[in-house]
Amino acid sequence: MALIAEISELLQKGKAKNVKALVQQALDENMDPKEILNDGLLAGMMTIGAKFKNNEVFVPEVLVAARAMNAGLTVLEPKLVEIGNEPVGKAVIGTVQGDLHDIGKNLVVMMLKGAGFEIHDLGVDVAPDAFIDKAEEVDADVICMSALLTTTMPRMQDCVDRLKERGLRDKYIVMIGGAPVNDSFAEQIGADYYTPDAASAAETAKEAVLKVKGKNA
Ligand code: B1M
Repeated sequence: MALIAEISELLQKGKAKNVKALVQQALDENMDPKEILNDGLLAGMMTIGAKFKNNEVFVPEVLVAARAMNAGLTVLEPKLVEIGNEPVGKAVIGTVQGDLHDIGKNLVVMMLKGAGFEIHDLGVDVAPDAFIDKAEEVDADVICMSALLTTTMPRMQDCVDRLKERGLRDKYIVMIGGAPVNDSFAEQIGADYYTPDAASAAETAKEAVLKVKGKNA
């Protein structure tokens, strides 16, 4: 079986150590890190996602697959970062309060690092004010929020509202993403950008920061 397909298969079986080893092997064989990500790790996780939706697998299987994906990502991350560009700005990122999904958020982190951002990752279950406090502490350019549950999407609105209440709304670029989020929701809550995937999140963040810095220069 081709190495990339094997990574996808082993991820679906939750074999974290094997996934990690095969990702390393693929890198050693000079395979494209983006191909390993998209056709190996992401493809495997998407298959598990579809099976979960159809009740073909359940939470424990999804959880071990997610762990295997994160194990592979730890090996891949330095390479994805390496192929990135010059530092462009600082981003605070997290999954919103009440939400524990972090795989997509971790991908956005990697892509942002790859685009040259200094990242302050607050992890999961992040309260609206915690995003803002960290952004203030590190003098960030961008606040990035991820949500995977329809029940936690409103926490994004809370963060934008708190920015307004604290007189800081214009200081930060606010970006949102995650499976249930879309453009019209971003517009509705007053976020600056919605992007559908990690790669476009990084591209958009970079363009937005350069635009702001250009304007202020
Ligand atoms: Co959860 N879960 N889950 N889950 N889970 C979903 C999201 C769900 C759609 C499954 C389903 O029913 N079909 C459903 C949500 C339904 C809804 O709200 N409409 C759901 C549910 C219901 C739940 C629980 C409530 C289940 C339960 O306990 N009964 C529970 C909630 C726990 C909580 O958060 N409080 C729960 C738990 C879990 C696990 C812990 C088992 C595990 C998470 C493990 C982890 O993340 N460490 C899990 C998983 C893995 C999933 C699915 C199967 C896969 C999510 C994932 O990682 N996808 C998911 C079903 C699905 O999506 N098909 C599901 C891969 C990842 C790469 O995609 O995160 O979408 P994603 O990220 C994408 C884009 O969205 C984007 O970039 C990435 C791609 O490049 N993106 C951004 C993400 N954030 C961004 C931010 C940006 C820009 C782009 O800018 C800032």
